[in-house]
Amino acid sequence: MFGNIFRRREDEERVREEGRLPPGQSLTQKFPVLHYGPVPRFNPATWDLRVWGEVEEDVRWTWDEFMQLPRRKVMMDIHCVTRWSKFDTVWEGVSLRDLIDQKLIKPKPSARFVLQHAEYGFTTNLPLEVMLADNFLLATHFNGEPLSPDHGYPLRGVIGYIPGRGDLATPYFWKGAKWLRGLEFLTKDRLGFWEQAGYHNEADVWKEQRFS
Ligand SMILES: Nc1nc2c(c(=O)[nH]1)N[C@H]1C(S)=C(S)[C@@H](COP(=O)(O)O)O[C@H]1N2
Ligand SMILES: [Mo]
Repeated sequence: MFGNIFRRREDEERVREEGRLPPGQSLTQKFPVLHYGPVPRFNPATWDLRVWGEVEEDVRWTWDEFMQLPRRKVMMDIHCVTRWSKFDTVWEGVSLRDLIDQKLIKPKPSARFVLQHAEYGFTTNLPLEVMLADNFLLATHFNGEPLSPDHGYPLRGVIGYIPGRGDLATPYFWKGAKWLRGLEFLTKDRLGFWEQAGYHNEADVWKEQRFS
């Protein structure tokens, strides 16, 4: 038990020295669960992921279809606005960039933002450009296992910091919707659930953009 406390401090010191600990954050070895409302049940027979809005054609994937899409694995540090950070987390799933490159989603030239829609009406918004970068993933797996129900099973958005990729915008972790069911492409930005509640719209972890 005390061993864990010392190890946590050592690990935190190491990521601090590596420049990977954003201001106001501390390292956790746990994986806290944070969300508003209940955890939905997953029914693979009725689940779908829909894409609509500023796209040439609407898209709908069933669960089986979604699992046939091209996949990637990404290692990132994730930073929650409630001040915990978790390092070297490994996510597997589908990249929006790949779906667009392979013309599986065809955004109109006017598309600039995307609203993630989750079960029970939860939403969160990001610029399309941010969601096309290497540090955003539509994730089905965490550290080699399917997501657990309270972390977003079967599908969630994830965004984090890839060490060495200071060129990529890194918003706080709430900008990834758990229990994701839809992607709405937009010409103009529209605030999501926490953003409407006063959280910062850009949410840059390095600038400590927590609240607006
Ligand atoms: N559907 C849904 N997704 C959500 C939220 C939520 O309330 N509902 N909360 C966000 C917030 S505030 C955070 S910090 C992360 C937490 O993810 P975790 O529970 O896997 O740590 O999920 C984000 N995604
Ligand atoms: Mo959060």
